[in-house]
Amino acid sequence: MPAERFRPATLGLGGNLGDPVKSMAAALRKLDGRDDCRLTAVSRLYRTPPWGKTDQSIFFNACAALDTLLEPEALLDVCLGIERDMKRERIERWGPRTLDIDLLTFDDIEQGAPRLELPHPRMTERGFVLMPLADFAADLVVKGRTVADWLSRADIQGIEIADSDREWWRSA
Ligand code: PH2
Ligand code: MG
Ligand code: MG
Repeated sequence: MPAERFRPATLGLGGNLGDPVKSMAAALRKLDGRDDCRLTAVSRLYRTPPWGKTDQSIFFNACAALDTLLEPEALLDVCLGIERDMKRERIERWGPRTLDIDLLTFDDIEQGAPRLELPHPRMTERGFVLMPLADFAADLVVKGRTVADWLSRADIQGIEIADSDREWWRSA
């Protein structure tokens, strides 16, 4: 058995149904409360126009970094469990949701596994992911470029800061 060690991962959170800010904040507090996860950074909170399927309500988005003892697939299961706890209903792809937690990066792992592709296959095109991620990981290299570099190429039109206090998740 290899020695247990914490490895860094980043997450993207979003939602546009019910009270997404409350759901995202509760999810982050839940992760932070686990013995096998330590939250190391949380972005500001953003209001973002819907991407992909545009005839739906505005989203709230944020990103977080954590160190974890979990394997990537186990961390994904933890995130999906939290989504379920927040009563996420999966209605349609890219459609409205109360809470979505996506695993963006996990250490330096690059994998094409169907259940969990790493880095997240669409993160480098999405302003609603790159903008919050750049709050704490601008220099992180993903698919050969830094997050800041990807962000400079992304469409960020309409994205607004909803809360510039990076502690927003502790009390929401
Ligand atoms: N998530 C999607 C589809 N579209 N648009 C925004 N603005 N924010 C999201 O989190 C989002 C989206 C699928 O996960
Ligand atoms: Mg998503
Ligand atoms: Mg998802």
